Amino acid sequence: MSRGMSKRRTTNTAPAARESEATTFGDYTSSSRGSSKPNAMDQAIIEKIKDHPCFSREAHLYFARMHLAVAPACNIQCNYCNRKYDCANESRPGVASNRLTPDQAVRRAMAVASEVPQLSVVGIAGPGDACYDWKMTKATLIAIAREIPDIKLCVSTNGLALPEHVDELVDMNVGHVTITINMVDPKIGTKIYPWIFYDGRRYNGIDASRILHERQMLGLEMLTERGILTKVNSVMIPGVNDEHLIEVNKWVNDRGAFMHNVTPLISERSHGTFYGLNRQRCPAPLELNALRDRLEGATKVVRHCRQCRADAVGLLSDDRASEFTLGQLPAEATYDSGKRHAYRQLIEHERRGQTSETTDATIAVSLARSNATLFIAVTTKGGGRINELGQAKELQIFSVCQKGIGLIGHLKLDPYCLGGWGEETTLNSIIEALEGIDFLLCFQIGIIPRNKLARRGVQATSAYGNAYLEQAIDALYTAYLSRGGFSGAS
Ligand code: CLF
Ligand code: SF4
Repeated sequence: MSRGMSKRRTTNTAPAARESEATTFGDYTSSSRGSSKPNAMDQAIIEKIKDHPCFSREAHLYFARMHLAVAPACNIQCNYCNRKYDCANESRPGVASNRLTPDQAVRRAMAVASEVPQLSVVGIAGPGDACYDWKMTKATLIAIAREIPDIKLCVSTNGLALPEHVDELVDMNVGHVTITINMVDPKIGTKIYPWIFYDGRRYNGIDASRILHERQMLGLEMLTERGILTKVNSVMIPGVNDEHLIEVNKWVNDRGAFMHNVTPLISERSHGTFYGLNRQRCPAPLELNALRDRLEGATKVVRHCRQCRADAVGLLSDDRASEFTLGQLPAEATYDSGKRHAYRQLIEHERRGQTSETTDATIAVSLARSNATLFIAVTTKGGGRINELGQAKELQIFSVCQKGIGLIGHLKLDPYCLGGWGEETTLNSIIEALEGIDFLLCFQIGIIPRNKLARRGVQATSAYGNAYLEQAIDALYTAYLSRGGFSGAS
């Protein structure tokens, strides 16, 4: 059981440890993190995060966000950004399909809120900067609050123009803000930001980074003083700020950040960014995971972020933006809350079941007298169950050991029908991507993919189809230990 850990495909993170190595988990649903358990958390905070898919790992199983791409202008230049590729603060590189006016944005939001029952949050995350393009952001948020009053509002920003808008954010009932903070040392900032535009003039070099840093810290302090939950996103740039993010974590923790979300730099030559053109390398999954492990403890560390687009719609694992382009929207804007309300009633029961099973499962693995760590990939279409029937677009990767069961990341796939026949080359690329994974749990799997996976050391099974993820992982871990190691899976 000592296969290599490399991943050749896009992945958020990857297995970091093997037998007896400690694995830490960043979500409050894990049993292993004393101070971050829900019962240690203020009830008001639980209310704020329980249906926000980004601020709670558990919520991302059930709830969806939508982004409204109303803010194209930006006041800084990041070396990882080329504007035609969207805002890397909160998205993977890719042009937002539509840059919307506030009126168009509200029409889109009303259509999505009527049709996507999981929708709980509307966010503005670019494609430029929401606080710099404030007129557009403000007009949109006010209209959304008026037309869809039961939705959460969320904003993402680079922080430079944040301080002057904090009180308006409070007035507009924006409950969640994300600031992208990549440095607290302006010298390091000079390697990330060539210039900023502030107070009517352009600043370069160390002055630019110093001003940006001061404004980011001020904005963070103002938000936390006013009770707005604030998440800090940081882009991990190897050789530039990777080690420095430990210091960033301390600063933002001291200033009340609720979560720290370290995302990997996405940089390709074709993006035309400074880093892309200069071949700045991106972090390997192992590096990213190791850094996240080092940050665990003080601030909750996010591991379920999908670096989504500025016009994303849907569950984090199932983007539905293409169903709601401007051309597809009804001419008359209407909002019907029926589907969302019905879903919430249904999901309450489901969540109680999932929470109870998760608690039981984490207790069970903690009682296992073993130092084995397994890495397990699961297919799910949401709801916290192994229930993906059709083509899996991503796998969630968990580790399980005596310390608990923890999500460590996700792995994007070219869709392949694991249940039956599919394209050979796609299957081969999935198998390569699964290197280092011990088990694959899916709803159904055909004999061909199962045998191919087995030959590469990945045991695939549909024996836990429709079970809750943690329940299935616990059962598999227990079976693994009772057998004394690997044997055939069915
Ligand atoms: Fe959007 Fe960001 Fe609000 Fe979420 S995204 S503005 S906090 S509603 Fe979420 Fe997307 Fe990751 Fe951002 S998965 S990129 S963390
Ligand atoms: Fe690009 Fe966002 Fe940076 Fe502005 S803040 S340069 S839009 S990544």
